[in-house]
This record gives sequence, C-alpha cells and structure tokens, in this order.
Amino acid sequence: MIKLYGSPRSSAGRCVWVLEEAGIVYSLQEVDMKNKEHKSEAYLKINPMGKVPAMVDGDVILFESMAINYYIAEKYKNELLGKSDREKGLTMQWSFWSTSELQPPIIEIFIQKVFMPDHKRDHSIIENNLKKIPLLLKVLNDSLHEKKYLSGENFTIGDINTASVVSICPMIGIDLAEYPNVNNWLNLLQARPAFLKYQALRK
Ligand SMILES: N[C@@H](CCC(=O)N[C@@H](CS)C(=O)NCC(=O)O)C(=O)O
Repeated sequence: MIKLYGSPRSSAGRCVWVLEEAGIVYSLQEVDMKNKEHKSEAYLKINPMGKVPAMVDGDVILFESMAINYYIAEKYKNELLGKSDREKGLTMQWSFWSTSELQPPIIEIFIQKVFMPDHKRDHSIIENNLKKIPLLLKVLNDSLHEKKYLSGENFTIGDINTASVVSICPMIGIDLAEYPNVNNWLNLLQARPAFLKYQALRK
C-alpha cells in the first residue's frame, strides 16, 4: 500500500487529492514538523531534502509532489495524465508552469503574510511578488477561455497541480473574481467528490 508522508495542509495536499481521484487505498503518515521529524535520520532516508511530501510504494521511494502525482497517475489512474498526445503535453505544461512560474511568487507572499511575525514582515517582498501575479493569472484565465479543463475536455493532474497553487490566492488577498474563467474552473474542480474527501482531511 502507498504510504504518503506529510500533512494534507502542506504540499502533500495535491498528492492526497490525486490519491483520492485514483480511488486507491493508501496510508497517510503525519510528519511532526513542529518537533523536526522531517529532519530526523529516519525521515531523511525517505526524503533526503527533509521536506514533505514523500511517498513509499513497495520499493519505490519518491520525493517532490509533482513527481509523486505523475507516478500515482501513471500507475493507478492513467487517464489522469491526459488521453491524446496533445492532452498529455498540456498536462505536463500546466504542471511545470504551476510549480516553476506561478508557485514561487505566491509562496513568497504567503510566507510573508502568514508565517512572518509583524515586526519581521518584509513588505517589499510582498509588493514585488504581487506585481508578478496579474500576468500569470491572465495567462491562465485566457487559456481557460471556452475550455472546461486545462488540457481540454478531460480532467487531468494538470488541473490538480495548478489548482493546488491557485487556491492559495484568496488566502493572500488575491481576488479571483477578476479572473472569471479561473474562478469557474476552480469551482468545478472543488465540487469533485475526491476534492471534498481531501478537503475533509485538511480539517
Ligand atoms: N518542491 C517540493 C517542495 C516541498 C516543500 O517545500 N515542503 C514544505 C512544506 S509545504 C516543507 O517540507 N518544508 C520544510 C522545510 O523546508 O524544512 C515539493 O513540491 O514536494
């Protein structure tokens, strides 16, 4: 059985969502980050980066949430990778885009606004990264014009990987109502039974 390490409230969340979509039995292993379990000798054998998530499936050990999602989809629910070559390409495009382009500014703002105590907050980091968001969300909004999902007619892990980043926006004060296609797409995804199961685990 797959063991997934990390809280559903962390980057492991997008993997929990994919596991729920795949409909397989898995075991969620909480990692006590407050007590630095992620830096323990035992955990570093699973993820030498000392981060969550990590995954163990038999003799396969993986870290990096995107790689884990690709592995789960490939092995347990292939259609989540897209059906045609075009869909598969777009699924990769949006997965890589969301982690390499969209996530960095959003996480920089999130760290400053949510984790940093008032006296240590660097407002210039917030301002500089906020400037990058409108173009990114416009690209996403335009790409969703007259399209149900990012890769086309079929729901894929490209949607999950991107939505897991976009859904941080309201938490950092970015109003998605300005991007109606993004808003509608996110609402559609967040009504999925697998998403609701994953949400319940975040409580
Ligand atoms: N690129 C990694 C990022 C993982 C990551 O940054 N995880 C955070 C929690 S959301 C973590 O474990 N931070 C602890 C640390 O950096 O010491 C992935 O997507 O899996």
